[in-house]
Amino acid sequence: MKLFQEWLDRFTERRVRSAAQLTSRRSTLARLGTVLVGGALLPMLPFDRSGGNAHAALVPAEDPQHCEYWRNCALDGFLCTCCGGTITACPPGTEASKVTWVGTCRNPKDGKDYLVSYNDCCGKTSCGRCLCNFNERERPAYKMGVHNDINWCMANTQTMYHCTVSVIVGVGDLG
Ligand code: ABN
Repeated sequence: MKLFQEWLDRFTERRVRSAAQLTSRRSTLARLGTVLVGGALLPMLPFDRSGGNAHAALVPAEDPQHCEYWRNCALDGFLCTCCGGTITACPPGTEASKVTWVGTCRNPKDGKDYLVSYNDCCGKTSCGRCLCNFNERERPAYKMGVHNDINWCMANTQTMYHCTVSVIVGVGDLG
């Protein structure tokens, strides 16, 4: 009986050891396979590389922080969208110029022409970011009425130029 028990013990021990070895080898191989295949496939997955920034997907004609934004077609100055303001609002601490330069720009989305007022924002030193000189239909300085390289803050109490906004003030007559 004792002999049988010893044999059974040895038999059981051998089976348990080999089962443990097999299991461990299999699981190691499985994990290794996952890492290798996963590592090879990971770079092929479609990542969102915009960094959550909606502007990354915009084309220049639709991006207010871009000189080619359609409303900036006759602008000369620094874009307020890059200076803490918006396309229509001056940055904090500045005020809109009382006199402005106006241009006519076509909106590529609806094909209509819009009258755009380029108000300078006054009261701080030049912003220095996003310089834009699109100047569509502008003429040299000897024709003052159609020249826009001018500080429109000159009529304000604060005459220091900071940046320029593009405000729609009318839509072209299609009649
Ligand atoms: N209208 C923008 C601007 C300001 C100062 C000098 C030139 C142009």
